[in-house]
Order: sequence, then structure tokens, then C-alpha cells
Amino acid sequence: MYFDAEYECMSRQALEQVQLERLQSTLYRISRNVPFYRKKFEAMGLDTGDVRDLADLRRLPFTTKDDLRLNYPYGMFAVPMREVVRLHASSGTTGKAVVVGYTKNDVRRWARLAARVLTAGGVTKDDVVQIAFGYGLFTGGFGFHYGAELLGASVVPSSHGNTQRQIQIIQDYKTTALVCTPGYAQYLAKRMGDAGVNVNALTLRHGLFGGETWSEAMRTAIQDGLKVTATDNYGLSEIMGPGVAGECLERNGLHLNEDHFLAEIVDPQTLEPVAEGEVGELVLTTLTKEAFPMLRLRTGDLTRFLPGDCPCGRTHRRLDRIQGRTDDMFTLKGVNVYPRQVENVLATIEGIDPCFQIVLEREDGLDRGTVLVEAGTDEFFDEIKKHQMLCAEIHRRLESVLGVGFAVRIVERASLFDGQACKTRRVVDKRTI
Ligand code: DLL
Repeated sequence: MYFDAEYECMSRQALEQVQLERLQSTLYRISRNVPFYRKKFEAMGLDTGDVRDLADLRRLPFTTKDDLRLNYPYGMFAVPMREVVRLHASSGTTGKAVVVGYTKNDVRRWARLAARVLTAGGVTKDDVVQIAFGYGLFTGGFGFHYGAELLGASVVPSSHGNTQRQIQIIQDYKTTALVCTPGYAQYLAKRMGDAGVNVNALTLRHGLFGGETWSEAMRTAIQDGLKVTATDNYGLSEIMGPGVAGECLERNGLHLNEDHFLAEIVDPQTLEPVAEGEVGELVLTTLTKEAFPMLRLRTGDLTRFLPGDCPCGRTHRRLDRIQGRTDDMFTLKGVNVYPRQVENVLATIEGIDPCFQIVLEREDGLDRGTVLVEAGTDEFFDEIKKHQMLCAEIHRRLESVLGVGFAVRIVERASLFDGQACKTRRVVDKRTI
């Protein structure tokens, strides 16, 4: 089953023609409307009209997350605000988020691409789709919501959290498709097991999971635990949100929606393309985005193109699972976190030293993050009341900036910092996936 057979199963030749036309029109628009790109083109002596071949993409400048930070909030928008109908945001590399905008057409296309991913994962109009991604600035909830509605499925916008209620909804509303992070799916399976829920009696059939790294072992555990087909899907706010790439029921890699996004895999050091099939940094160019077009965005995600055709009939190339990051970003419960954001928050708080460590653990399928910080003085460490208040304050500030909660532990002076430098690794990820 395809949502958009004409495009999803296009011949390579026809696809490349569509890509080139869309790239040219994107370049024309951004060179007129986005000063950031116009200046770059001028500095490189590049006339966008000279891009006559997809291979010319390599002559175009990259966009980095720092570029987005410097253009906060609306500097990269290619349309006036009166044409923007939706805003979302995701973590930037420091305290500032990356704000992304959508025109009416962008929202419409986004729904179509999310519908493609849902269809590829087995969802039809007959499904009851429970979306347990956060609804808000995060793109996961709304992105899938509009896609599932467009398909004609019955959408349950349960949003994230409140696991007991999620389980009750699965049982009572007869959910057939579950959409959330793989970590949360695993946790749901565990909680259902603990509560003695008979999973075989549930109506669940399909699970579509994304937003964070996972593994084949986790796929097997979720498929067994929830009795669903578990497919991976990938996306990022800067490019659109979910709907960029998704697995079909063959579960052998993520079909990239190549008629809307051009992908390159480059060596993160040299920025040259890696050899076919090798792992490198995924670089994406949007071909149809109006409000927030991106040229050669360095995603920071490491992956590779998978060889061969897929038996499903889709001709779009497949990406392997995301295998890691080129930078120190990590995801906790699907939320992206940069250690520099934590550092920036801690720097605003008195009574602690700047050295910190983030410990990530997974217990019973549920991810937990703890921030260890050093007390500023010894006396302080002994005053329990003050100590608790400080922990609560750090927790509150971190949660409000990062959008995800961390436990906070204040540790004795000099346990992390030796007077010269931090003695410990900043992020200790003990989660096994
Ligand atoms: O996570 C969009 C999304 C929502 C995708 C729901 C899929 C499902 P951001 O918050 O901007 O957007 O985070 C994007 O998350 O660069 C990856 O590092 C990571 N990520 C997203 N999907 C996957 C995945 C959404 N399937 C960042 N596997 C990306 C591994 C993923 N990492």
C-alpha cells in the first residue's frame, strides 16, 4: 500500500528531473528571500542560475546548526510572517531554540509526507491511531496527527506521559496503531506486563517509532512485547519534523522521501562525500519547503545509504538506522539535549561550581537523566534544606529550558573538578539499546 504511488514508486530518471526542477526553484526563492543565503552565494561568486545538474549541489554552501542559532528566531525564513501559519521549535546547540515555520502549503505537504510514513508502516483509514508524542513545540505530535487525519484514520491525540491512561486508552478505545518513541513503546510493554495486561487480547497491530536512536534488539523486544510490527521513522524539525524518512513493513531501512528532500552522506571532517554505502554525516536539502527551506543542512546524524531495491516497490533510497551523532547532542525521551544548554543553565545559578556531569540510564525501559553538579562551598553541602531547595531550583530551570526533566544531585566539592578542569566525562550514557 502506498499513499502517493506516483511519487513513491517513480523511476530514477523521472525522480531526478523532479528533484532538479524543485532544487532550482528553491534556489531561486532563497537567493531572493533569505539574506543569509544570498550573502553566501555572493561571497562564493555563485549564480544560482548556473545550477543545471543535481551534481552541482556540491558547489552550494552547507548550513550548520550554528548558522541557525545566529539567525534566531526568524532570520532563515523565506516568506513574510503573514504567510506563516505554524511555528515549532527544537533545541539549539546552546540556550536558544531553533524556531521553524510553515506556510499553508508546507503544512499540507507535511501531512502528506507523514501520511506516506504511516501508510508505509501499515496504517490505513481503518486504524485507530494513538499518538503518544508530545503535542506542542515538538514536531512529533502535530506532525503525525495531521498525517493520520489525512489518511482518514481515527486519531487519538493522547500526547505523551500518563502511562496508566495510555494503557487504558489502548484497551478501551481499541487502538490498532501506536505512534511514539521506541523507548516509550518499550516502557509501555513493560508496564503492561507488570499490570498483567494480556497483550494477545489487545487490538494493537502496528507501531511506528522514531525521534531517538534504537536498535534491532529493541525492535524485537517491542514486537514481542506489544505484538505489533515495529517500524522506524526519522525526521528533524529543521527539515520538517517526522515524515522525512520511514520504513515500510519490510523493515529494512528508512525510505527517504526523495522527491522532497535531497540527501548526501559526507565525511564530517572533510565534508567530501563518502564512498557509496559508507557511514557519514547525513546532509539534507529541502526541495519544496516554502517558509523554512534548508540548503545542505548538516544534520549531525550518522548513517549510510543501504544498497539494493526494496521488495515493497518504493523506489526511494533507504537510509540505515541513525547510528550516532557527530556532536555531543543526545536524546532523552525523544527530546534533543546539548550539554552546552545544561552548562548555560547551570551558569545562571549561584552556589554551584561550573563542572557537571550528565548520567543517562534506562531502567525497565524508561530513560532517566541525572545531572551531577558540585556544591560551591563545603558548608553549603551540609545544609540539607538549602541543598534540597537548590536541587529543586536547578531541576525547574533545566526542565523549563530543555523541555525534559533531569534528576539533580549535588556532589561534594572537587569530586568532578580538580581545580584545572573537569575530571569526568560530561555525558555518561549507560543506556543499552
Ligand atoms: O525528533 C522529529 C521526529 C518526531 C521524528 C517523531 C520522528 C518521530 P527533533 O526534535 O528536531 O525532531 O529531533 C531530531 O532526533 O536529528 C536525530 O538525531 C533524532 N532522531 C529523530 N528520529 C530518529 C530515529 C524529531 N528514527 C533529531 N532514529 C534527529 C534515531 C532519530 N534518531
